[in-house]
Amino acid sequence: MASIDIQVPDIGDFDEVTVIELMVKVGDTVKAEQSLITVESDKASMEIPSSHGGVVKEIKVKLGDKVKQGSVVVSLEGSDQNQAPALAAAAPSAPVSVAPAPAPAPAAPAAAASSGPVEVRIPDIGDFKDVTVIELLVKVGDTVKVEQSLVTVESDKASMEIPSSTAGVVKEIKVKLGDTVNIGDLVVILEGVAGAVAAPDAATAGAAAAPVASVASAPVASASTSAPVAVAAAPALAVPAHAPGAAPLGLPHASPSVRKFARELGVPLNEVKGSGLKGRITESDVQGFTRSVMSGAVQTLAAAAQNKPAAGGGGDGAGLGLIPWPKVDFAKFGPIERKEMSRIKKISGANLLRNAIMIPAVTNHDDADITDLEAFRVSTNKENEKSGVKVTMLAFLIKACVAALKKFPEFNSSLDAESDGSALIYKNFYHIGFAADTPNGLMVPVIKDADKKGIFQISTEMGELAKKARDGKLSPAEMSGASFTISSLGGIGGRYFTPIINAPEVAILGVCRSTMEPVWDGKAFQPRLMLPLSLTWDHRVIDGAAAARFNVYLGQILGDFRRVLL
Ligand code: CAO
Repeated sequence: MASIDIQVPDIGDFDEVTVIELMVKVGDTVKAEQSLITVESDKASMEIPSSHGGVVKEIKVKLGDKVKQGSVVVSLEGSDQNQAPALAAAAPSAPVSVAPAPAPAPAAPAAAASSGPVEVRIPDIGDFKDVTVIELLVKVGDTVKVEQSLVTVESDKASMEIPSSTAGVVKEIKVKLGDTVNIGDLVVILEGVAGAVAAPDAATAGAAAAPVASVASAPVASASTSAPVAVAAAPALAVPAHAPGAAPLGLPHASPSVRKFARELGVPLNEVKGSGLKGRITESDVQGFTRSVMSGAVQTLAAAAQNKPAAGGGGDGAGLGLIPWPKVDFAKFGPIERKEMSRIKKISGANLLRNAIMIPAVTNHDDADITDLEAFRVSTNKENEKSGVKVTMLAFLIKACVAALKKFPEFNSSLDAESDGSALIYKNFYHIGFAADTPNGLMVPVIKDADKKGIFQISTEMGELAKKARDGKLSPAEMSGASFTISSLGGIGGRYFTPIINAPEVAILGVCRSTMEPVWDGKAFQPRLMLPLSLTWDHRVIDGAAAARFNVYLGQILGDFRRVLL
């Protein structure tokens, strides 16, 4: 079977570049022109495509390796021997990676040292004509540096960033999204220009910025034959890759700078939804994705895979530097049966694991004397027997928690994910979630605006939501927005437990079954109905003293509800 070594082609002035991304793996079938690796110098990054189709037999480079023209990247077997039309990549002199030479100043808004306005125009972009502006990378008022990209343009074959040849403040942007531009067209007007032109070769590059091309498999001239200015003048990215817009082979459609940005943040680009033209991924898409992951709204596929409950209750622990989860062949010890977990359990398992690991949680236990409250609840239910509404202890607990949350507002807050947790968001609403046990697993419906509702209304809503939860009919809206959660095991039993905080909330109250206990009143032991409370709180947000005060206050209210009025 024919096999062929694919080498790094002529990459212009780049002496040695670092391998920063492997885009294929052994066994992959690649097509001619498909990108194999991404390499990067201090000035540019580029994808190295395959000159042939075939199956990857061996990858000859690893991340961090330095490669140059002629270095073997991969060995393909079963090669179809069909070279990509303009890519004789295996041949070192092949015109693959190209840095379009700046034009000898046709559109020359020369940026000499000056503080007056300077026009930055589209430079010589080789054979590309009528390219479309698909991304504005600066806005009026921005201070731009030399070589900073201003706009991204795209043809049917390539996309490229147009960098600024000078530094300055953006006074006017002369193009808009969707505009068609050509060499010499005005892009932006800068003022307060700092002086320097990017290009060392003022004769050729003084006029316009050299383009930063992310794709150019065929139509442009080889860097080896063109003037080697582009690299020095502005980072020339000649990247023979997939055609933008089509995003074939499942490769994400994004400019090199966005790819670099995503790499720096560790964002898997193929999981980011592009909001730009033709689904192009922009920098703000990457930022938005990062925010969603940080807030817990989204999980990366890798994290989801790590959290798979089947892997021993959540990943193998390798990501945390833990020893691997023990893999035991239980069948050796007796008969076994394997059952898939419910969908709800799988989802809540991943969330619980994250919350348990990421939150420095502490639990305070206390008891509340609910003797009088329970007597009131029972008599109320008797009086209202005919109404069909049964007042529950949980409804009183919700009202009591609202009062405590008002007195201790940090318990009703969340860490601001946007500011890396350096600020708190205080919520001026009181939506209380309550854990409901269902045949499919734990669900947390939410009583909205509990501060504005009475005990009867809360009891009614709770009954309806708990039924919906058990029937699997809760809507996402009915399970979202909680600012605090209560988990009551009172109907079942037990003394105390340590509930896990439902992030991004910062506290949760666990309640167990009340029991009659002898309580010393200073003279004698009295039989009192005591309700065990377990408050788990996030120590990043709440101090131990505040937690103790919250529990004490809650106990006082449950002991005498008139305190709510004080
Ligand atoms: N102490 C003593 N008795 C209690 C009590 C308490 N703290 N809380 C409830 N009870 C009693 C009720 O009064 C009721 O008694 P009656 O039938 O005689 O009136 C009985 O226990 C059953 O109550 P309930 O639990 O069905 O009703 P509820 O309003 O208290 O709770 C709900 C509703 C949905 C929270 C509950 O059904 C439930 O699902 N609890 C489990 C929550 C859970 O799984 N938490 C764990 C999460 S962490 O993994």
